[in-house]
Amino acid sequence: MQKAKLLVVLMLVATAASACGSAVSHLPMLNSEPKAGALLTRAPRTLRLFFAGLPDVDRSVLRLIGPNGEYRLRGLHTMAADDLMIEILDPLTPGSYTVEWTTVITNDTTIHAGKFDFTVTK
Ligand SMILES: [Cu+2]
Repeated sequence: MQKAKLLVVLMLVATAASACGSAVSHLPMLNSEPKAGALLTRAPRTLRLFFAGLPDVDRSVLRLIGPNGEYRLRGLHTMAADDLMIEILDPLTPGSYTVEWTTVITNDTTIHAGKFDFTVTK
């Protein structure tokens, strides 16, 4: 009897948690490498963005814009359950860069987009 009650409570908690998942999805980027606003003495070779859910790679786009315009990127993929990662092909010279991203979290239809900056200082 007690066990059955506990199971019902756990199921209710799980339902509430998944409802919360869609509520936070209007701002799905949680973290990134490089971090937003980072000042880097070494140019990054990859970009990695972390989200509140698993991004659908086929419906996601990353762009990198900097002092020389748009930089070539290659091989968008996901490494874990919550990220997008891509290789930067062009060397990054000192200057400020903007990462523009568009993504759709798996099993969701909303298209999310945003951008953040980082700076290569030397
Ligand atoms: Cu990777």
